[in-house]
Amino acid sequence: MWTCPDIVDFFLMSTKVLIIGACGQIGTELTAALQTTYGALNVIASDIRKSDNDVFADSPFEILDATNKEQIRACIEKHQITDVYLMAALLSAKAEKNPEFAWELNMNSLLYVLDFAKDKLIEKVFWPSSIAVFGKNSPKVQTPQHTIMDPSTVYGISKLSGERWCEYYHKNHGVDVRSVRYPGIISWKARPGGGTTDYAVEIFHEALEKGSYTCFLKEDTALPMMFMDDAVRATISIMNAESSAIKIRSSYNISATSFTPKELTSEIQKLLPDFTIEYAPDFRQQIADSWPESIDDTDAANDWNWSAHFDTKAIVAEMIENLR
Ligand code: AKB
Repeated sequence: MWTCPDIVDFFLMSTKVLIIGACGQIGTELTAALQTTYGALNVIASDIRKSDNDVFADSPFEILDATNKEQIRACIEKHQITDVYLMAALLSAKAEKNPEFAWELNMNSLLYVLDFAKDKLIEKVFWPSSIAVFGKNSPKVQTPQHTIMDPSTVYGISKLSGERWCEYYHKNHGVDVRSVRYPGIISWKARPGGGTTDYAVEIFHEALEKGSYTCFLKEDTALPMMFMDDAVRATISIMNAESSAIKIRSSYNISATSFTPKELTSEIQKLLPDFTIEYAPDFRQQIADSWPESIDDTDAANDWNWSAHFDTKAIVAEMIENLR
């Protein structure tokens, strides 16, 4: 006789996940979490090249170029994928150095995957947006879900356009696409690359290796931040929520904490009293200045019970303990 757990097991077993861009900062930890949920053999990790992180030894791995529609289609067909997590993207700072490629990667990969969902090749899509969708005229403090959005970076423009496409494909083609706007993500397992919020990870590595850090943002630049465990939990919860609960099909604001480099430094100094910091702002300062300081995530809390677990103090403790 079928019982509830049997049905849940069947649902989990019948889910086959493809992570595109699995070797990045978020993809690496998302791969591990999805392996726990669905079983390693039901998680297909893919990226333009394979990283040597142990997590990729357990699951099938495909070399996949996210700008190549036919390669993605072949991989989906080969593994009978149901859910795609599209994590490949050029982040804010790197995208400013290579705008054409950033647009091609960030936009085309999304449109390909949305098309596959429209054609019923896959059932569900996760695509990350970012606080970079906001701009100089968006309210800076507790930035609301729905407000002025005037991004000034190529990355932000691609994320805002992507959000519009997600909503369009949901409304017009019934595509089950789900998305959150990630703030800066802080983690110790895999390094970030090419973002404006990367300082908040670099600072821990340098604090432990050298005892000092030169920050590329000014000391009073407040930005929204989140620990990786919260980011991965948000990603998996929105994907596992009932479809009817997901009322926003562009992308949800999510929030955990917010701090300046100066505030982060004083929190680090509580555990590493000799740590020192200097400031040498570069082109990333202008990007950070256009972003919110903090985010209102009431809609995510109401619709799918989102709440963060890690505040700044807890993040600092986790980072130092694990990197040590
Ligand atoms: C970046 O800094 O570009 C990213 C982001 C906030 O989306 N971490």
